[in-house]
Amino acid sequence: MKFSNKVKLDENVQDKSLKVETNSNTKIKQKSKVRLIESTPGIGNTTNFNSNEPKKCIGCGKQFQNTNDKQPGFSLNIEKQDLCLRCFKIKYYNKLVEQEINDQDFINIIDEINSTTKKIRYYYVVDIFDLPGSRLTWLEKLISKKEVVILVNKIDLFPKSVKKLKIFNYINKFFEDSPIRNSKIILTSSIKQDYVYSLVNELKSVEYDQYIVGISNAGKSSLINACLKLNKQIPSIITSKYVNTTLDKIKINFTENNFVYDTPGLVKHNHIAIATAPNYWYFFFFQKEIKQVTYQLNAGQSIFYGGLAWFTFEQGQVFSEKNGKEIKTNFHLYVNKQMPLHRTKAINAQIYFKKNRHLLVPRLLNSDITFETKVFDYDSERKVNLHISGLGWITFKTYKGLKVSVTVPKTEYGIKVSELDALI
Ligand SMILES: Nc1nc2c(ncn2[C@@H]2O[C@H](COP(=O)(O)OP(=O)(O)OP(=O)(O)O)[C@@H](O)[C@H]2O)c(=O)[nH]1
Ligand SMILES: [Mg+2]
Repeated sequence: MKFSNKVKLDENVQDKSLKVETNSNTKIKQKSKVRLIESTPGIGNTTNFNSNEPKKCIGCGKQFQNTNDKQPGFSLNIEKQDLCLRCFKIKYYNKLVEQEINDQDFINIIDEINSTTKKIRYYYVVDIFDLPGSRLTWLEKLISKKEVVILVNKIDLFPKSVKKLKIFNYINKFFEDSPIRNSKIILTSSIKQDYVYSLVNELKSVEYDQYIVGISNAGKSSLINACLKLNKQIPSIITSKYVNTTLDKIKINFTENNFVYDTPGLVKHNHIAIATAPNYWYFFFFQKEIKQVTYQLNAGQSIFYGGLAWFTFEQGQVFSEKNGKEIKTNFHLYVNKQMPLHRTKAINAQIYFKKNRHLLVPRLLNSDITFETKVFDYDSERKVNLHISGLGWITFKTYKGLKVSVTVPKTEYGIKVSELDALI
């Protein structure tokens, strides 16, 4: 287990491309907007290094095709382009081109990787802002037969005041029922260099194949790009707040001897983003530290998350003999700073939603959608977190007779609402 993040690049695992840069003073520059060529052949994004194979998009890994612009990998000029139309539009216009993508294709890719009898290592990436929602139990089971390292990503979002040791202990407990429970854990962030060093060292110290796996939007490609950048290579993989950005394996060589593969992630079917339009997804995939907002509530009050979902303190208020009145209960919401929160009476919640559904931000794709309520009853004293996939979590102390609920839009797969012990 690693407790220190400030790891310096190890001399022994210094990379060739680094040396090239210091010796010749050549700067790696993107010559045009679509050509991304490493200065050292065989290092960096080597997806197309074997020229006998059909050319692939270096942004998403999909094989190029020039016949159907509704399918990924489309380009009219395969010879000259490194990016397919979809990746080009995401990169330069931050625009999503809706294309047909199939869950089964992703599962097949992982199955094929896993079928090898060779020694390989997986890096299983989970998102600290959506811990329960970013786990794929079938994937944990599948990869558990090989070497696994757990990357707890987007640590930059977490309040700095929380001690790292506490987070490690928490993650260990979180995975205690999983077949990958004994894996090494590394805290990572693609936007904080301190948290990239340890991963670069880890990746460069291994000479067999390594695969970065995990649910879509956990930040797999962003992490590899951050490692490439730290290693003075071109961060050439396309990343985005949209789901299913990476579509096939992308082969990266940090040194000539080690092969690291980015892989596509299965879409987050239980995430609240699924019920909203992509132009609101910056509310769920963001870069600023999460905010703690404390509400002292009376029973019968609700808190709205924009126009998406609401939390209700249903009943169980404690009566104080001393003060002769009922005591309010504290609920601490951990959210994206930008998420508008609104307090209302629980009996008015549905009316409030119906009246404002076209005005609230972020709002649901289908404003006539129905809702489902998940109720949590308590009969003892604990400190818990209620996680709503995509919205963060609510921390509170429970007591006998306390009843709370979370109301979320009813989607095909359901929005994940789950309870964990509190971390903070
Ligand atoms: N705050 C924060 N955001 C991150 C981090 N890493 C990735 N993100 C954001 O998370 C979203 C998804 O990132 P990607 O790297 O495309 O995720 P992925 O796991 O490769 O997703 P797929 O290719 O769809 O499987 C983007 O909006 C990134 O900006 C991180 O370390 N911190
Ligand atoms: Mg990706």
